Amino acid sequence: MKVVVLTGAGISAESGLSTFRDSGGLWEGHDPMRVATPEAYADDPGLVQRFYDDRRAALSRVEPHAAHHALVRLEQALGEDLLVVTQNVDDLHERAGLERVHHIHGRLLSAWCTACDERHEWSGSLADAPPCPGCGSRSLRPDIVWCGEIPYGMDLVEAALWDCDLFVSIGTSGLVYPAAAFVHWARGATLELNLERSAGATDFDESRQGPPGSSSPPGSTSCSPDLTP
Ligand code: BV8
Repeated sequence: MKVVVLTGAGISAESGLSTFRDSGGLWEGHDPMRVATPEAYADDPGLVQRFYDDRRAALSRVEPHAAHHALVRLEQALGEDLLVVTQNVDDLHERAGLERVHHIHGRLLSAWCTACDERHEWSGSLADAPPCPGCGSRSLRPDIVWCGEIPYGMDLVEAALWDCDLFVSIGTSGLVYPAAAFVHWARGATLELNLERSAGATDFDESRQGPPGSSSPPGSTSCSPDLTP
């Protein structure tokens, strides 16, 4: 059984990381057009770098929770027949032990040198323009896909969706493309697990509401991501 899982900020929310579009969420304090676009970075690189520095630093204060660990159990059962695609830029899936996770919107713990195009693992600050470990230039930016930029590895994702028996979307509002269109690209059955019905809920064969991290049996009001066949 081939499964593709898409995760969004809702799966990290129960670990304590803010979501984007809920009251008190990440964007509450910021206009997305001021911190998550190439134009914003060109206009005020310091503001954008500090926004991502703060989020990078927050990672050390949170831990994966039950939903992240449930996906690791699913991977142990399915092996290469499972692909987890995440919109999240945190490392909670990896810290839970997931072997194969694809970040279509980039990663907080990676820095991209716009001078030499190299990417480097990075856990510190970028706001003080540190030199690139590769070429020495002070051109490191967050390795994040901003609005208007091309998500990473879409060929891989499309091929997996066209070949899957089940597509499961967990913890996303379904408002950002192309991830919001994955439900239409999936060959197999489609299931949404989210705290509330997403913008695309009616596009799924089934939509279950509740916090992804709960352990209630499937079908109840709080959904369980434990999809081990
Ligand atoms: C592209 C940076 C071409 C990373 C982000 C007009 C119409 C349609 C589309 C467009 C349009 N104008 C422009 C576009 C395209 C655009 C887009 O979709 N814009 C939207 C905003 C209108 N997309 C792009 O530009 C993308 N690029 O299209 O290139 C292309 C396409 C295909 C192939 C080749 C080329 C690039 C998109 C990347 C955007 N980057 N941010 C970062 O800073 O993290 S957007 C941001 O939204 C994040 O990346 C995040 O991952 C993403 C999705 O958000 P969610 O994860 O869903 O989070 P959200 O808060 O919205 O929802 C959380 C859910 O959790 C909620 O539903 C809630 O119910 C639930 N929840 C809340 N609290 C809890 C909870 N669950 C459990 N427990 C809780 N406590």
